[in-house]
Amino acid sequence: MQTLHALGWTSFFSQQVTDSERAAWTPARVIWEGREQYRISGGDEDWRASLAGRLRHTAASRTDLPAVGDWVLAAVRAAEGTATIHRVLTRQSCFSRAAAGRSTEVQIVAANIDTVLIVTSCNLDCNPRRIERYLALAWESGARPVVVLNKADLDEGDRDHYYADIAPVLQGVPVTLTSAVRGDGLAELRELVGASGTTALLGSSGVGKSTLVNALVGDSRQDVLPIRDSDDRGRHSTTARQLFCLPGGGVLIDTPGMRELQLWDAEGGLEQTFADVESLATACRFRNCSHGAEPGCAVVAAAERGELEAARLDSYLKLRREDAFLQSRHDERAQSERTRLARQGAKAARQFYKLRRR
Ligand SMILES: Nc1nc2c(ncn2[C@@H]2O[C@H](COP(=O)(O)OP(=O)(O)OP(=O)(O)O)[C@@H](O)[C@H]2O)c(=O)[nH]1
Ligand SMILES: [Mg+2]
Ligand SMILES: [Zn+2]
Repeated sequence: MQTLHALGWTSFFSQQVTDSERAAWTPARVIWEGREQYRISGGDEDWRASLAGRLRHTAASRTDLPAVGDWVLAAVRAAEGTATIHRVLTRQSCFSRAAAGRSTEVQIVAANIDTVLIVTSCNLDCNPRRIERYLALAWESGARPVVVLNKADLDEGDRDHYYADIAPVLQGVPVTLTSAVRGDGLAELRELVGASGTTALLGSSGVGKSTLVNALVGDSRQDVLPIRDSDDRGRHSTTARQLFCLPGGGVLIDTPGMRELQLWDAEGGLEQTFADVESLATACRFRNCSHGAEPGCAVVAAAERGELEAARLDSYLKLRREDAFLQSRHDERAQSERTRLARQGAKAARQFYKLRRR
């Protein structure tokens, strides 16, 4: 059990397991995820795992299937080194986004995380608008966000400039300046990661997530690739999400760089990310003020006085619209799923009665 605890096992998960489940199955954590293929760890050992047919068929959506960081119950065949996953335990937190290119499907990026490191670097990747997007989803996930500004070894003048750029979006979220190659800030980061259960590293390709993981794990576990000189973009070196235990305690999840980060039901997360705007909005004349052309809008007034950056206000309005649009799409989808199930049920009932009449 000791080793299971080192992987992040807590009473939140153990209390979900019934006695009969405990007798038949082994608790394990998903440490790698491929296409319907997993690697799960029981602490001392890990196994190649696939899904039980029943789990796959009863899953109403992708969110019911395991993701990296999930705790599962599995039937283990130790001699073969394989296992079958029968149940995914209820998550304590999870970072999700709309699946790339499909606004009606959710993708779980990491499950059961305590801290999200939003990694950016002291070059063209550093973009306050993108950080707001990550922050909204991080707050929504139930984990605590920390911004990491990596590659502090690059030009120091640039570094201060990027630091100043992101300061207005932080709203109290801690920021750590690191250099994975020179070592700046790594002791601080190691301490933070060691004290916070499970930590996921998220951010664009090329910002240095895997280099940070290697530095913290103290080993070249993850491949890294140089970025392109022309635009500071990475080359998508990491292709799968993966979980690592740190020698000094703490668990890390490395993720592939994300090209786009579409929101997924982030209303609460947006409120926290834009706490400054939300607080100004309490003084708007109308309760449902859209902070556009209404009279008596305290938010627009603050922007006009220069107390709120115009770019930040634009970003807030844009993200709110995006979230509302996505939520209406999800509602539509949920509605059509209910209709489909109702039709299926009606058809089954008709068949049942037809059989009985015979
Ligand atoms: N100068 C400098 N370069 C760094 C630093 N950290 C990472 N790099 C370099 O940046 C490049 C990309 O690093 P990776 O660790 O592969 O980036 P990543 O975020 O994992 O990228 P993906 O896996 O594609 O998402 C490599 O050439 C690293 O050596 C740093 O602190 N300073
Ligand atoms: Mg990587
Ligand atoms: Zn207003």
